[in-house]
Amino acid sequence: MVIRSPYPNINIPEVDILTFLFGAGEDLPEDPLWINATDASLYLSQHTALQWIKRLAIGLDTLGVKKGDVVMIVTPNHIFVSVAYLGTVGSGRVFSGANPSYTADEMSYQMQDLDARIVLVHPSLLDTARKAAKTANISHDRLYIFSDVEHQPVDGIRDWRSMLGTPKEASYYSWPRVSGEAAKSQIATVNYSSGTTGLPKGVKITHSNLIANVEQSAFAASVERPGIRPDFEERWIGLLPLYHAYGQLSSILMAVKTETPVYVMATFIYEDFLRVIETHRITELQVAPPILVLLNKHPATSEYDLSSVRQISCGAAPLSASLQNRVQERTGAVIRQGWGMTELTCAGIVIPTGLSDETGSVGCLLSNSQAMLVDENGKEVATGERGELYIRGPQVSPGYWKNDRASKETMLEGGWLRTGDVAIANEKGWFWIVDRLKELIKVSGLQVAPAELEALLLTHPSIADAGVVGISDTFSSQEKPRAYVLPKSIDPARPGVSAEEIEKWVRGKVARHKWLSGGVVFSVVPKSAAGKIQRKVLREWARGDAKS
Ligand code: 4UV
Repeated sequence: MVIRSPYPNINIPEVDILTFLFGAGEDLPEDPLWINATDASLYLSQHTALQWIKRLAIGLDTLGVKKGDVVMIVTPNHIFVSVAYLGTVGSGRVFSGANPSYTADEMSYQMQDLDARIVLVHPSLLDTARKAAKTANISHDRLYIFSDVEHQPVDGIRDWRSMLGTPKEASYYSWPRVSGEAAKSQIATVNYSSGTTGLPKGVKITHSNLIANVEQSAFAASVERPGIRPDFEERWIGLLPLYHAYGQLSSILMAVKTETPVYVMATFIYEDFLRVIETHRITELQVAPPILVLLNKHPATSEYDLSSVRQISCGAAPLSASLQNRVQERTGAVIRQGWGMTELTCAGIVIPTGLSDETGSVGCLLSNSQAMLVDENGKEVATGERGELYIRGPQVSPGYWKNDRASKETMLEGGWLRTGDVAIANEKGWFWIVDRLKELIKVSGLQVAPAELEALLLTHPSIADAGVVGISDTFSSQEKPRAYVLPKSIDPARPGVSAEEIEKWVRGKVARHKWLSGGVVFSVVPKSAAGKIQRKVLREWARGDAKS
């Protein structure tokens, strides 16, 4: 049975993202919109942001950056990331963000995959980005320093402000208008996801995908309060990384659409986060479950006044009903779960504002979308039974970047997206996510692809074989990557390398969230007759270990 969204279908404008957000670009509000959370005198309004967006678009034109070329950012959050995002996408180029904690090798993989035409780099990450660019064969003149204050050139690399158009030129600039089928096919962003299997892959997202997901999310947020703007003044915190879908949807696109000021935080330090909430009377948080763990357990939580927070939207990883209830009691805020996926632009299933009676549920399908739950043989299951979740809707990505094979396996005939998650739905159309079939591990809401760690481990001189799986840590409500490793030495008492050495070696090669915090276990790696890792077996081992 196809499950439909409980909401009516809504109109999704077929235009480009700047026209959608700013209309003709005239008479825009001058109130602070993106505000530096530690220095509120640094901010952009819709009016000033659009001027910067146009100046960047002119700069990219002058540099000869073509339509469809990629502009990549390598930076922690700051208020100008929204300018880079909208200036790139709005002028017909493609935006992609790298995780600022990436090592040079990880960064270089993305630069090379995208053939990044321009890379905007925070001054604190210049060394890593230069190394990455060298490996990726990207010349230094494609790199620019990028932060919220102007910088002097470093070894010939100039501040991004040096290539922008002037404010006067911006006043005459008109961005390329796109409509109809062109809006549906023009690629806007490429964020990375490992999908259901294999290495991280770029996910192509069109202008129409973005607009659909904003309209769908805005509608779900206004079900109990008609009209997009709520009847009180909202203030958000820009904590989610802006290099990825969840942060981009919430802190950039929804912020403009709902005219909500966002206090942008560069780095996450828990007490700073609490202080920003108290100082700026933040009304809503968009977070991943580890933040709820801190809100629940950290002693500093009670030292700050968090009474302004009315709602906490939480997604990106499983959230237990008990943690949800405890944080709800402790803060008095309503927790509104959501389920999303990079391949779905961002949001797929959310709890409508004002309705949170189905504890543990991730909510209902957004407008204009449908779902199907299927068993191992591809047959649909009945209400109340577990099945793999398939979703169809206007926010489904048209495919992976330069990877038709993966696209065919995930974006199926009829517009269905295979999510790799196992869900249960009730007769009212509420969903519970109960398991994950795909290889993905989620750490702090971020993706870790087992295949990536396995490929890395196989380059270690003492390792013959490796299988990686996530173990659940009940204390932290987190998943942790664990490696089952077969050493090359045939003597089991002398593997030639210790578990600690392997963990340390991995720490030097990948970003922190991919570290083997679930440990290294020496073992044969279970394989099928065809030589494929038997992930089901690894998952059973991990479950057993997690209990012990
Ligand atoms: O591709 P990705 O990294 O994407 C995300 C997107 C998250 C959200 C969540 C709520 C929103 O409202 C929203 O706009 C965006 O995380 O990872 C996708 C996978 O993460 C797991 C699941 O395995 C997805 O396929 N995941 C995401 N949200 C949940 C979840 C959840 N609420 N409960 C359980 N697993």
